[in-house]
Amino acid sequence: MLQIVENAKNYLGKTAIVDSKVEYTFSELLQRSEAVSASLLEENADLNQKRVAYIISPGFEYAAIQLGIWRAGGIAVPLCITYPFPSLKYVIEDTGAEYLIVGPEYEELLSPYKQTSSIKFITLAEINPEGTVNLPEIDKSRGAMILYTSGTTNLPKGVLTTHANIEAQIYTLVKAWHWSSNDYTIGILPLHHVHGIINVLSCALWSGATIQFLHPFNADEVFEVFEEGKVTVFMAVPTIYFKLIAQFEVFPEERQRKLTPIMEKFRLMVSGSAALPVSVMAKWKEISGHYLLERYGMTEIGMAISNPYHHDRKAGYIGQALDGVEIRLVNEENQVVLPGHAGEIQVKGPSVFKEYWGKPEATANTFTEDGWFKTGDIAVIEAGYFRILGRDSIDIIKSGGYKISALEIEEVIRQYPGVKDVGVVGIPDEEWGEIVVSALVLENPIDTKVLNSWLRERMPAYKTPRSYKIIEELPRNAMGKVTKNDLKKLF
Ligand code: MLC
Ligand code: AMP
Repeated sequence: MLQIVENAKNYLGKTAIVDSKVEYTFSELLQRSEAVSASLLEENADLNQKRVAYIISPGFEYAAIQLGIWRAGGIAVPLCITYPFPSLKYVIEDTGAEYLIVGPEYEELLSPYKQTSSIKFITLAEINPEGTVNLPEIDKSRGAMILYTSGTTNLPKGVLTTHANIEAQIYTLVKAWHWSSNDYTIGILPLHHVHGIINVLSCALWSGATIQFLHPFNADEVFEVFEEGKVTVFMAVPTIYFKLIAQFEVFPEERQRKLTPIMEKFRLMVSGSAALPVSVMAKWKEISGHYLLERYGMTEIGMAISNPYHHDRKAGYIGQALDGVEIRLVNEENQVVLPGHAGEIQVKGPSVFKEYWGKPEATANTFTEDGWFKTGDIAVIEAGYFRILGRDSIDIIKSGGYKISALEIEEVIRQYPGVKDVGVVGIPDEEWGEIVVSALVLENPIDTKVLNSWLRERMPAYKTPRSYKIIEELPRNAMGKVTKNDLKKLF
């Protein structure tokens, strides 16, 4: 029994999703998801954890497909809609997907898979709207979803979560943040990461709330929806709050005066996925009347630490362990540190993922012998609240809330003719948190604009360096390792 589906049955006549101004009820969502299950299952009783990749714009169809895959017993593999073909191919082939569900906008991009015998290519038009099927019983220990995350290896890893993991992640947040069927939220975040999928879409559906999709993100449109006065819960990454503030500031005073009391009536506004600058928090308080609730999470664990719903929210702090999540801080010898001392955040509990897909060694390395997940984030506890100090790896960059691996980008740039050596780093930026920049050592002269276009065919825009610097030699230490802190100083 999938709880998110069982819960939906309690709200059949209620609006679940608003997509392009069209309202869809929970009943329509369940019906469409069963049609998706039917077209996946055909004559089979159960997908038995076969991977189903799907590339669908945020909206009603996306939600129906996520539920439809789960109901049919498959593992959902949501694809990033802004990936170029090589990045999509990597995910589709790394997961060994046997089904590919493709929205009309992406059919041409993915057409090479139309002819592949090992993958069933399904367009939205091919899903019989009347389709019904006997649905299998799903054991919660089975795999439910694979999301890709960049790390300290050059290629992204698939994070496999089970139904039990996902239910724990949702349940914890619904309880901590008091979600209910009276809530109305906006879906503006990408739907290939936990923030958009779990914290917003799945928490809303689980609770019988309504989610209105706005795609692509546009600050003015977000305020237009605010003005309709229905929103109660809003969640975004710091970059989005930064962009909303910039937009608000160019509105005529009259519109500003109208908007502030509307936002003051929201029940909850949350920020996460990257550090929230205290300046953004303060400015947002002025505009909206809200102290943003900042929380901390990760693809592998869902949300783990959160500022309180009712009590003091501390600027610059991520809060306290969420219910059902065990947290400890440890030093380099893996010993628990005393309050006030810095240590790596380690996490245990039912929300922690099962494994990196097809990578047993990486999975084993990311857990301690006694089963704690090593996040790589360094924090300290001060007066009972966790504060993030940084990460153990300089090669992980957070830009606009996206986690980006410097090594992955370097690996691609190295293949470009004329490039002898390359170093990628993230440099601080008020709007994006960090921005990706690249130092190049050249064999032959190159035009960095041409390099940039070449990269855009191989990686999404958010991973592509914002600027390049041509240098004689990369700074290295005595061991020959590139000293990235020195590299950062060049920018
Ligand atoms: C876009 N650009 C970026 C970028 N995203 N540059 C650097 N870093 C990024 N992340 C580029 C665009 O390609 C464009 O460049 C220029 O910036 C302006 O783009 P825009 O149109 O203003 O921005 P937009 O494309 O709308 O994207 C902004 C955004 C997006 C904030 C909406 O970055 C976003 O959706 N971020 C959320 C990511 C997220 O959900 N992370 C959660 C991971 S889960 P050009 O050259 O093309 O003009 C996780 C766990 C947890 O972290 O705790 O939640
Ligand atoms: P991802 O792998 O994309 O899920 O990103 C997870 C990472 O985002 C964490 O390991 C943190 O480094 C970072 N992160 C998430 N929330 C916060 C926050 N509130 N403050 C600082 N960093 C955060």
